[in-house]
Amino acid sequence: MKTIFSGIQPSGVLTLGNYLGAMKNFVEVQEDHECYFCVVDQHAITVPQDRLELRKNIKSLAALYVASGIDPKKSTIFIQSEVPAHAQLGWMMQCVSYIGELERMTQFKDKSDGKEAVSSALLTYPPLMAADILLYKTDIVPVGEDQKQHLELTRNLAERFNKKYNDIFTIPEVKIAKVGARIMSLTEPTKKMSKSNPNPKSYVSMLDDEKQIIKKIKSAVTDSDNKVTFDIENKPGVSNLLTIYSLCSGTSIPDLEERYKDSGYGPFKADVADAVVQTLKPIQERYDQLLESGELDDILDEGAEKANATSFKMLKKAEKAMGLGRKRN
Ligand code: ATP
Ligand code: LTN
Repeated sequence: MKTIFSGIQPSGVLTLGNYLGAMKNFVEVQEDHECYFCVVDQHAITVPQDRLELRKNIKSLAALYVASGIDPKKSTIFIQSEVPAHAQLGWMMQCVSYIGELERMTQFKDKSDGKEAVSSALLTYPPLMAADILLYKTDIVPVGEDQKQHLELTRNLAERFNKKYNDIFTIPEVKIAKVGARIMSLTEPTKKMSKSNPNPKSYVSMLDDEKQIIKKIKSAVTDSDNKVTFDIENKPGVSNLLTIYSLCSGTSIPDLEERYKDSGYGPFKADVADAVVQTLKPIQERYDQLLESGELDDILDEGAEKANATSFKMLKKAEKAMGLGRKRN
C-alpha cells in the first residue's frame, strides 16, 4: 500500500480553499493508502503567532481533520511539535539545502516582501517540510497548487541526500487536484484564498455560519457582464464561484453553465451560497461535538505515538548515513 503525507498550518481558521484544495481530497485517498495528516505547528511559527491563538488553532485544525471525515482508525492524525524527529531531520535537510534555491521559493518571496524583520525560518521552511515528508517513506503528497514548488525542492533535496550519503529516502510524487487546487479570494479573485488574509471578506471560513456565508458569497467580486460562464482569464470571480459550486454540489461546471445561462448573478450566487452551507454544516456539527469531548486528545495521543515510532526509525537511518552521533556495538 502506498503512503500519503500532507500537512496544514494552524495559522488561522481553515478556509473553504483549504477544504476544497486539500482536506476534501485527504478524505478520499484514505481508503486505499497508509495516510499521515499533520498539524504543522512548527511551520506556523515562521511568522509571528499569538500563543493562545496558536493553541486554539492547533486543536481546531485537528478537530476539522476529523470532522471533515478523516478517520483516525484509518489515518494517523498528529501534531508536528509532538514528534521531535521532524525538527531533527529538518536541521539535517537544511545542511543539504542551498541558500540560493531557498531564496527562489515564491512563498518565501511573497511572505517576506516589504517586511523588515523576516525570520530566518521563513527561508529555511522548505527543508523542514521536506523532513516532514521524507520521514514516512511518503510516496504521494496531496496539496494545493501553491505547494508544487516546495514539493519539487523536496524531491531535489531527497535525491541530493541519497546520492551524497546513502540511498535511504523515497522520492515523493506531488498530487494536485484537477479542480479546486486554487480557490481564489472572494474580494480579489486573481489572488488565492488564504486564511492569513487580514480581510475576512476575502474568504469563507470553514466555521462561518449560514448568515456569514451568504453575505460573503453575495458580495463576492464578479464583473458587470451578468453571464454565468467559466473563463478564468476574463471572468476570474465568476469562474471561482463556479469551481466552488461544482465541488460543493458534485455537478460539473458545464452543467452549471447550462443551468444558469439565462439567470443573472443574483440567483446564481444564492445557490452557490446554499451549496457551501450544505457542505460545511455537517462538518461544523461534528466539529462542535469533538471539541466538547475528550475524544480529540485520545486521537492526537495515539497519532503522536504512531508517528513517533515510524519517524524515529528514519531519523536514525539519516543520522547514520550522515555520520552523526556514535556507533554503538
Ligand atoms: P497561509 O495563508 O497561512 O499561508 P493557507 O491558507 O495558504 O495558509 P496552508 O496551511 O498553507 O494554507 O495550506 C494547507 C493546504 O491547503 C495546502 O495543501 C495548500 O496547498 C491548500 N490550499 C491553501 N489555500 C488554498 C486555496 N486557495 N485553494 C486550494 N488549496 C489551497
Ligand atoms: N507548506 C505547506 C504545509 C506543509 C506541508 C508539509 C504540506 C508543511 N509540511 C508536508 C504537505 C506535506 C503549506 O504551507 N501549505
